[in-house]
Amino acid sequence: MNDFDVLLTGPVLPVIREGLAARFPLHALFEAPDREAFLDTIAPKIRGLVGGHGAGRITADFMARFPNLSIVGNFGVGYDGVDAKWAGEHGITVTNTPDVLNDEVADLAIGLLIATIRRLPQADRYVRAGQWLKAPFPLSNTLRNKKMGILGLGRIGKAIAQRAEAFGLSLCYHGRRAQTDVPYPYHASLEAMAREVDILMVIAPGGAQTRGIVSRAVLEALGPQGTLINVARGTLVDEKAMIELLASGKLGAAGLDVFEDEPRVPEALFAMENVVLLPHIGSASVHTRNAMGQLVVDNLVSFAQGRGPLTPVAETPWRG
Ligand code: NAP
Ligand code: 8YV
Repeated sequence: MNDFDVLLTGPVLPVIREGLAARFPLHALFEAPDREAFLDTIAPKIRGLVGGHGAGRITADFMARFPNLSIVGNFGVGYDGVDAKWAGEHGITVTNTPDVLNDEVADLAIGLLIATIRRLPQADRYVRAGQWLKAPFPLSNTLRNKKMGILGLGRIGKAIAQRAEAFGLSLCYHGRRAQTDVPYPYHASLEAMAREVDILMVIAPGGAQTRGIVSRAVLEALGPQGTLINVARGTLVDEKAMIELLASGKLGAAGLDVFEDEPRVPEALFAMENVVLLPHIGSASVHTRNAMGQLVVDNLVSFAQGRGPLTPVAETPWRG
């Protein structure tokens, strides 16, 4: 496909780079010594962009620099880093990587939940520091008889729910609408749900619509015995309020895989014994990242061959 040039906006896995290079003329923006001069030269040729969370936002202004752009392949199911609405309005397809990561992220969410409730990293630090020789590790909180509210009962949320049922948790959920085909009670108000549950599991998309949705009021409703687990995006949570409430004991504990300004994590969290902090590793196994990478490639190949994208996002439905 010699007339379908593709530009990588940031570093990618070999499965993506090699898969694309075998089929398309491929360019790497992040390797250009002079980014602006490079863009001026290649922009008219570019038909596809590939990027993802961490590789820089794919904004309207950025996409507008490529007059022949037809597809943006996002590495990740969450595409809050791409202005998909603008893309849709300008006839550009955006694809993401749904489903292939559901189980991996759900496993991590449950692992983080158990680590936070049973204080596994703290216990590990305790052994390493020789503290066990002096006294047993303090007794922890439990998952027994606990209720978990899921914010975002979508593909990953349902995989988390399936696992949580096996642990005997009682479940409910919040989203923009009630779902008819799930057995869990729906809460139209996130704050009311937070008041009812012991654990709030956050797994809804990032972006403008959900910014700050886990507000101070929601965190206060979760309360001193409550546990927040965020495996979605840092932007969903009022991070400043969360830190204040964790410090004052008005929020019990938090397990966080994501942060507002990654990879910068607020230093105030480092000294807290009631938090578990992970470096955004929800999908980060070799197996699953390769499956995501392959889906990025397959989307571009299918599109360039005229068969349409495999997994277009809602804002850019394929109309053939
Ligand atoms: P999905 O299938 O689209 O599910 C999203 C859920 O969020 C839906 O149940 C939806 O329900 C709800 N939702 C959407 N907008 C909402 C709003 N404004 N208010 C309340 N609820 C809302 O997405 P998914 O595949 O499960 O992925 C979810 C997110 O997880 C991704 O967007 C990504 O940001 C994050 N993620 C993180 C990692 C990680 O490594 N930590 C890995 C993968 C994904 P309604 O339509 O009924 O509102
Ligand atoms: C990845 C994710 O870490 O899929 C998502 O939305 O957050 C993760 O799977 C990320 O997209 C890779 O850059």
